[in-house]
Amino acid sequence: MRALIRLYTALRVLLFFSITGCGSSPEKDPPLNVLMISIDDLNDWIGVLKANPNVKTPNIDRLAQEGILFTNAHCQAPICGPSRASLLSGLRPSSTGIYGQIKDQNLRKGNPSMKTVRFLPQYFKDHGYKTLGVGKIFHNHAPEGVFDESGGRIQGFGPLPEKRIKWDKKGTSTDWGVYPSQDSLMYDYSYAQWAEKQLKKSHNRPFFMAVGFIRPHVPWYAPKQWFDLYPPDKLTLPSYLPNDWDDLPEIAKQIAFKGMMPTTDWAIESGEWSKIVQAYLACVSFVDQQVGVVLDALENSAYKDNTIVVLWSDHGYELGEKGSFGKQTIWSESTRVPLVFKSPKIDVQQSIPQAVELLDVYPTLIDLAALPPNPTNEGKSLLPLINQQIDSTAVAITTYGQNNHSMINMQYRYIFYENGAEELYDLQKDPEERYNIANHEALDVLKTDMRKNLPKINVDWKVGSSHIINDYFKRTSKQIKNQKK
Ligand SMILES: [Ca+2]
Ligand SMILES: [Ca+2]
Repeated sequence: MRALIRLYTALRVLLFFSITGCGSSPEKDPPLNVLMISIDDLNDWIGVLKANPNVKTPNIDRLAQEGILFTNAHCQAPICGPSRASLLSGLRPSSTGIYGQIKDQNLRKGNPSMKTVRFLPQYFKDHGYKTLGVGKIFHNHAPEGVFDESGGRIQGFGPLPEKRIKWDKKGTSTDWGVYPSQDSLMYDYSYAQWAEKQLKKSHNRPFFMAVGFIRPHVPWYAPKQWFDLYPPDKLTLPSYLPNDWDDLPEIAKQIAFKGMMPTTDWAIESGEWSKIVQAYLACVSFVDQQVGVVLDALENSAYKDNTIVVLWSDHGYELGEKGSFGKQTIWSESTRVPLVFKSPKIDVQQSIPQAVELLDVYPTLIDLAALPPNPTNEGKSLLPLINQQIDSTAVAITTYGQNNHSMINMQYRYIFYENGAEELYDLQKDPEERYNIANHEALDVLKTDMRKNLPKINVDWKVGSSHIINDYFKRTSKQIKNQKK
């Protein structure tokens, strides 16, 4: 019986590769639509990733269980603008110099590497697709001309109460609490409604639709029903090691410094930690509900059986594990993201633990849609990983500022800073990246091997993307601006 099942699986895989273009198939199938759902600042706290025992994300979980879930996916930059610029251009931050936040209209300005590159939706457009988008896709929405039909740019991260509820430090929208009174007042609600409406329409061409949700980006406001899912005294808080930073190189501490954010010590003393976690989880469940609206709309539409779905978040988020609350660090809390693909052409449900990158989304979607590969893509299609032997040494690289690279494979996290400082963690013994073993001589060969994966070029900061809030980079970006004057 087992042998029969194996034979059957092998035949299915063969069939799958011939259909998706990995083999050679003479007949041409009608093109598939693409529904791309992006979520802002969602870390690995979704049910299927088992990183948080309390979180409730039934809709994302359902999608993951029906498709291919990458359990070790990482962003190329641990902050919105550069992460999205990389995913949507198919280029690494080290190739474009987009290390900091960047306005949509500046993406191409004065940047040779970005001048002619086709952004992901445009590539589909070039191949006959109609492009539609709503909400936060690029840092704000999208550069001019990317979407044929737009449901609107993001209007900040509101709606906002008249006064902050718990936290009012300048330079961050961080705050938490119940607001507003109902879901229909949330911006993400309207994005989901717009997408639902589009899915009910008849489209005369295949479409590429991007739906970009902004929760759980701060402020962590959501209606009461979502907070009620998570009574603070019933929550498991993340782990925290007070002297965790003692074994870090100086540059690591400077880069990770986040002056305006709450610290974990403050959150413990004030009794707010469980309330912050509650608020983040409330926002995650709220956004999961909006994802469900879109998925249900697809399920009930004419596009149910001919649409590829991909869901990703632009980077992770720390909820106190490393001393603070925020992104913009290069440890796993900030780099690991949910990544799910589902396609009518993939008849397999699978979780894949190989380290992969958001950079791979672009070539994977092209491959799934059977479009010709884009030679400018620096990532790779993930389709060959399905039902195949995985490579435990494959790395995902997250870049933060010029020439600071953090990489992960299935056993190690290795960070190599611009000044040569290092961090190394053995994830099998130390999954929380607490004990820096970079100075163990026995691991020199391993580090040398991992460094072979480093990008060969590290272009200068692009002036238009120099804004970043960490002090270390504030200094760097001021220097860059002065040099260019
Ligand atoms: Ca983000
Ligand atoms: Ca440590």
